[in-house]
Amino acid sequence: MIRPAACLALIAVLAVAACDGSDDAGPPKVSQKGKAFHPDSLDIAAGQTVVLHNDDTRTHNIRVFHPAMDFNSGSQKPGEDMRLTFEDAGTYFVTCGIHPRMELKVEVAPPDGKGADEAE
Ligand SMILES: [Cu+2]
Repeated sequence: MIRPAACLALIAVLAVAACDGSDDAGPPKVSQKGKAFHPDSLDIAAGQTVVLHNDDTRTHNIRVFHPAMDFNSGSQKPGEDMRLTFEDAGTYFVTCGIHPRMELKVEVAPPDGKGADEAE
């Protein structure tokens, strides 16, 4: 038996989740848990910021090696957020300097969604 109040709360949560695709929903979030990125691939537009949250009990070290971005977060302690802004279109691989099997693929499309073929 579901109480009416609980049912209303559930509907509210679903309504928020349904809005996820828009830019107003805030930056895409990626969880780091079990020494893996969740999700492990992402499609975004140039200029967008991705928030990487360490849900693990261990320290991570976010790294990006790309002609357009050379990033090293240093120690990312459990519970900490790191923000990565992808200014240029292309394919990026976000890895962890401590756990080499961690990999997040980020496909960055041009900001206006046109000329995707020229991105790479
Ligand atoms: Cu790690």
